Amino acid sequence: MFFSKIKENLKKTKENLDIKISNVFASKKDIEEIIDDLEETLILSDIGVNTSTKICDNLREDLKKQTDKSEHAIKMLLKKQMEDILSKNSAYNDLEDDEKKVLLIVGVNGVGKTTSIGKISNMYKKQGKKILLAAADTFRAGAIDQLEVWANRVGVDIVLGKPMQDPSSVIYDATKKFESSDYDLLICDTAGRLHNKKNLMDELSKMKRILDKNLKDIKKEVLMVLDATTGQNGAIQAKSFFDKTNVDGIILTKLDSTAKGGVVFSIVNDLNIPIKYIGTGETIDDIEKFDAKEFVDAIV
Ligand SMILES: Nc1nc2c(ncn2[C@@H]2O[C@H](COP(=O)(O)OP(=O)(O)OP(=O)(O)O)[C@@H](O)[C@H]2O)c(=O)[nH]1
Ligand SMILES: [Mg+2]
Repeated sequence: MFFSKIKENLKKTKENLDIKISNVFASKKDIEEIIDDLEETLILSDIGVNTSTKICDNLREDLKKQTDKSEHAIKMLLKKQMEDILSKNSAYNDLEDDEKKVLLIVGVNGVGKTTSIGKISNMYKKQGKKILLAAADTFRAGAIDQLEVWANRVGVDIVLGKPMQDPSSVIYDATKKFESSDYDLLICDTAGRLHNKKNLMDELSKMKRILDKNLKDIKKEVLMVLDATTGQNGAIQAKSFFDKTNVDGIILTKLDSTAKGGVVFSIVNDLNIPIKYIGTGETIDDIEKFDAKEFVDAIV
C-alpha cells in the first residue's frame, strides 16, 4: 500500500518516462537503435546528458554479456543501471536508536523547507523520538507562525523566534533547550531569503557555528531543500548558492507535481550530493526516506 502510494504520487514522472520507454521498444528496431533511442529518452526526461550516457554505456556493456535481448531483459538491465547510479551516493543513514541529531534546513524561498520539517517531525515522532523545532526564519512575516502550526499539529516542542530577531539567537536558545531535556532531534528552519545572498550565507554559517559550539558531540546535517519542478537548472543554481554551507544531503520536494522526476539522477550523479528524503505531496504523510530501488520501480 505504502509502495503504491509512491507510485501514485510519482505518476507524472512515470507517465513521462515509462510510456516513452515503451514507445522505444514498440517501434521494433535493432538493439543499437533501441539503446540510442533510450539514451535520448532519458536525456529528454531531465536525467541529464552525462548521467544518461553513463546509464546507456553501461547498458551496452551489460547486453554484450547476455544472450536474452528481449524487451523485458533490456528493461531490467536499464532499471538496474538506473538504480546503481542512485544507490552509489544515496545510502540513507537513519537516526540510530540512541543517537541524537541536528538538522539545519536550508534552501531558497518557497521550495518547501517548513513543510518538509513538519513532515519529518511527524515521521520521527511516530517512531517515538522526542523532537524540538527552532523557528529561525525570522525574516519573512508569517514564517514563525507557519512552523508553530506544524509543531502543534504534530505535537512537538518549538523554540519561537520573534519577527526580525537575530536568527542565530533563536538557534542559540534552541541548543540550550535541547540540552536541558532528553531530545533526540533538533530541526532548524531558516530563511529562504535575506537582504542579499551574502547576508544569507553569513547568517547560515553563523548558525552552523553556534550548533557546532553548543552541541559539540552531536551529529549535524545540513539538508538543502530543492523543488523538483525547477528541474536540473534549479538544482545547479541551488548547489552554487549553498555550496559554502557544506550541504550533507538533499530533500527533494514536489515530486508529485512534476514530470521532471528524472532530475533525481542528475542531482546524485552530477551534484554528488545524496538525496535523503523526497516530498511527494502537500499533506503530512507525503514524505519518504529516499530509496533507490523503490524510486526506480515507481517510475520505470
Ligand atoms: N505538491 C507539493 N507541494 C509541496 C511539497 N512540499 C511543499 N509544498 C508546497 O510548497 C509551498 C511552499 O512550502 P513552504 O514549506 O512554505 O516552503 P519554504 O521553503 O519554507 O518557503 P519560505 O519559508 O518562503 O522560504 C507550500 O504551498 C507547500 O504546501 C510537496 O512535496 N509537494
Ligand atoms: Mg519556510
